[in-house]
Amino acid sequence: MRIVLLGAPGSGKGTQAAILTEDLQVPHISTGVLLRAAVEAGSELGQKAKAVMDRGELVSDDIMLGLIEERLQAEDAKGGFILDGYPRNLSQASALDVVLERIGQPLDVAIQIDVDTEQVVARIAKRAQEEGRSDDSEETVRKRMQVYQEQTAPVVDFYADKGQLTRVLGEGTIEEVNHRIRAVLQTEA
Ligand code: B4P
Repeated sequence: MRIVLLGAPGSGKGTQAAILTEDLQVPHISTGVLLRAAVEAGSELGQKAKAVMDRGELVSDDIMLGLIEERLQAEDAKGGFILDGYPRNLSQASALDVVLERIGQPLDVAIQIDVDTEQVVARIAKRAQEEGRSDDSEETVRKRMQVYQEQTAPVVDFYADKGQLTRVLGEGTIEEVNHRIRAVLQTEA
C-alpha cells in the first residue's frame, strides 16, 4: 500500500508509521528521520538542515524533493511505502504527485491524524524530557505549530479535494489510534 500520514507535530505520525511498517511490510519513510540522519552524519545537507530544524522552520523544498525522490525509488519501496512528514506544504504535495505518477506508484490514501493542540504540546514536552531532541524546546515547538497551521494544514484540503483523504482521531492510547488506522486501511485494501 502507498500511504501518506498527515498531522501536526506530535500527532503520532512517526509513532503509528513505525507500527504500520511491521504490519504491512512496506518501508516507513520519515523525512524527519532522514534529516536527523543527515545531521548526525555531518553531511553538507545535514549542516544546512540543522539550523532550519532548530528554528522550527521547513527545510527547503528542493532539498526535500531530492531526498524523497531518491528514497522512493529504492528497491524496498517498489511494493509500497508509508510516508511520514512529507508533504508538508502545497508545493511538496504537487511535487510528490508528479514523482509518484512518473514512477507509476499512485497514492492509495492520505490519513490525517487529528489531535487537540494542548495534547500535542504535552506529548512533545514529555518527549523533550525523555529524548532531548534539539527541536523539541518550548520555543521551537511553538514555531513548528505555527508553521504547521500556515503551511501544512492546507495539504489536508489538497488530498480532500482529490478524494484521497480520511481523517482519524489521534487521541487515546497508541493502540487505539492504530486500530482506527487499520480499520481505514482495511476499507482501502
Ligand atoms: P518530524 O520528525 O516529522 O517531527 P514531528 O512532526 O514532531 O513528528 P514525529 O513523527 O517525530 O512525532 P510523533 O507525532 O509520532 O519533523 C521534524 C522537523 O524536520 C520539522 O520541524 C522540519 O524542520 C523538518 N522536516 C521534516 N520533514 C520535512 C519536510 N517534508 N519539509 C521540510 N522540512 C521537513 O510523536 C510525538 C510524541 O508523541 C512521541 O513522543 C510519541 O511517543 C507520543 N505519542 C504518539 N502517539 C501518542 C498517543 N496516542 N498517546 C500519547 N503519546 C503519543
